[in-house]
Amino acid sequence: MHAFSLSALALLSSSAAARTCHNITVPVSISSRNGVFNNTAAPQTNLDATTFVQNQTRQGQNFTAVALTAYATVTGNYNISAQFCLPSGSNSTLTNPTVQILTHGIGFDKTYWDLPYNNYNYSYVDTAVDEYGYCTLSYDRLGIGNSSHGEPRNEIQSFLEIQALAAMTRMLRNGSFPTVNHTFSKVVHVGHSFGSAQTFALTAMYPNISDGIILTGWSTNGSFVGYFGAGADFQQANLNQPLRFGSASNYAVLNSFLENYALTDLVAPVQMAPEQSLAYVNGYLTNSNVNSQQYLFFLPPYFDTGLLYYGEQTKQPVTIGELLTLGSLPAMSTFKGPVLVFTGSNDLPYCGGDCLNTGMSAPSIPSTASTAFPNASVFEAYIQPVTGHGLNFHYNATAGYRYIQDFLMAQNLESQR
Ligand SMILES: *[C@@H]1O[C@H](CO)[C@@H](O)[C@H](O)[C@H]1NC(C)=O
Ligand SMILES: *[C@@H]1O[C@H](CO)[C@@H](O)[C@H](O)[C@H]1NC(C)=O
Ligand SMILES: *[C@@H]1O[C@H](CO)[C@@H](O)[C@H](O)[C@H]1NC(C)=O
Ligand SMILES: *[C@@H]1O[C@H](CO)[C@@H](O)[C@H](O)[C@H]1NC(C)=O
Ligand SMILES: *[C@@H]1O[C@H](CO)[C@@H](O)[C@H](O)[C@H]1NC(C)=O
Ligand SMILES: *[C@@H]1O[C@H](CO)[C@@H](O)[C@H](O)[C@H]1NC(C)=O
Ligand SMILES: *[C@@H]1O[C@H](CO)[C@@H](O)[C@H](O)[C@H]1NC(C)=O
Ligand SMILES: *[C@@H]1O[C@H](CO)[C@@H](O)[C@H](O)[C@H]1NC(C)=O
Ligand SMILES: *[C@@H]1O[C@H](CO)[C@@H](O)[C@H](O)[C@H]1NC(C)=O
Ligand SMILES: *[C@@H]1O[C@H](CO)[C@@H](O)[C@H](O)[C@H]1NC(C)=O
Ligand SMILES: *[C@@H]1O[C@H](CO)[C@@H](O)[C@H](O)[C@H]1NC(C)=O
Ligand SMILES: CC(=O)N[C@H]1CO[C@H](CO)[C@@H](O)[C@@H]1O
Repeated sequence: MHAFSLSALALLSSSAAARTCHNITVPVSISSRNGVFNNTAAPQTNLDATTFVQNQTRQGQNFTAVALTAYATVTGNYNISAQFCLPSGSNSTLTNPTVQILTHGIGFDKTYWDLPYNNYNYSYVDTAVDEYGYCTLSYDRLGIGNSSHGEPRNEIQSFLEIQALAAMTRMLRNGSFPTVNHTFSKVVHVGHSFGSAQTFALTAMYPNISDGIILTGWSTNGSFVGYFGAGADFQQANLNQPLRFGSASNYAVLNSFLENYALTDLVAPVQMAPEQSLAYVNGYLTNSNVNSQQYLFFLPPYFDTGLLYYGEQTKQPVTIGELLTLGSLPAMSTFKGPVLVFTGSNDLPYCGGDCLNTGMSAPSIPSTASTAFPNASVFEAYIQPVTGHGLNFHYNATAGYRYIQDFLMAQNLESQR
């Protein structure tokens, strides 16, 4: 049945490329115990966004605890926007494939793993699928991009997003994932930044849900997260990029303005269609501009400036509920499989800009995460040279992707095709 289904799937798609991908909308029914943050008003203006960050970065204060008034169970049906890829032409020969579930961090969406820039020269998916024969599932985290949005304070929080990740993992394992028509006995979870924090928490909550985890752009050191909040210079997403992030009516208003003043050509590269308006409500925040984008994610001069601008144009927001819960995830995981922590040498939020400056107390800041995994079969912390927090945007990204695949191969987590 599996062989037949994968064969049919490949035949339906183009087999010219080295990989075949499907865009899939995945319905999930989930619930989680969320924080109720009624001691903070959801920011309504850009100044409120700054006030929120001032609250959150005040030294000696845990603003999550200040804002928290109760816990409540949030239950809902949501759609997750996902991309599933498998090696073209391997259709019926895939005997025991391994799928990697890729969870993006704050500021991005699923395209972080498959950047089209320079003919996909920075694509993690290309390396994992084309060169190593893995299947991949990348997805927009719940609340972000083309996945269902929600109320940004008490609904779209880490806890609910982890439930969506858990549900999709179970669907891949038991063969109920739409379009895919296959069961997977080996599932690897790969995260970036907040996506790594969620991947870590997933294994803390459900230790046997994963066969191996890769935590990129991550450490267990929370001392530098304030740099991220302050450096982002957060604004309301719908005011910062009104065409992409605002409502479709912003598009109509701005478009008629541009036409009236014959400015359409001037903004041609960023022309949007109304159906692409993401319509984020207040409380979805985004970094202010290309300068804060560089500060958070890029290490000069080890990147193509064009890719920095691309990252800014395609950025995604964060909810205040996410910001209030990213530090409230479990501190320890009893996960028994292999763990690779893979962080750029000059990561900002998890290393304060220098992962090797530990005062000689440890080989690197990410290496101290070993104590959070007392039962891991293998633990390795690897520092990717001359790279900032947004690993996939740096010149040497592809060599890093190969390092990760080679680690998985060495753990008997290859994909049999
Ligand atoms: C998946 O299986 C269902 C029935 O179980 C079938 O209708 C569908 O065409 C299959 N899809 C692919 C891509 O093989
Ligand atoms: C999937 O969606 C992306 C982004 O909208 C698009 O570029 C791509 O062509 C789509 N792929 C398929 C196979 O439809
Ligand atoms: C929190 O505030 C919301 C409205 O903003 C309200 O619906 C809810 O009942 C409040 N919850 C608690 C526990 O106070
Ligand atoms: C900032 O904190 C104060 C109390 O500590 C609270 O009243 C206010 O709503 C908060 N504002 C924002 C935007 O978080
Ligand atoms: C801050 O408070 C929240 C809510 O009480 C708690 O879950 C979290 O662990 C606290 N963070 C720190 C660093 O103490
Ligand atoms: C999910 O998307 C489908 C269309 O693709 C739509 O009919 C359905 O209402 C959506 N569900 C939710 C919960 O948004
Ligand atoms: C992709 O990267 C390789 C090596 O880094 C380079 O030689 C090639 O020109 C790049 N291709 C594109 C389209 O940028
Ligand atoms: C597969 O897992 C999903 C998510 O846990 C669940 O909703 C579904 O009922 C399961 N299907 C089968 C056939 O076990
Ligand atoms: C995984 O853990 C769940 C409980 O969290 C348990 O129901 C299930 O049997 C376990 N599966 C395996 C393969 O150990
Ligand atoms: C979201 O959907 C829009 C409209 O179909 C498409 O242009 C865009 O590429 C999609 N983005 C992602 C991240 O899937
Ligand atoms: C590129 O990355 C690989 C894998 O981490 C590493 O071995 C190599 O030294 C890096 N090259 C440079 C120039 O930093
Ligand atoms: C589209 C495609 O790759 N089809 C292949 C699927 O697998 C069978 C058996 O190995 C091949 O004959 C097809 O060419």
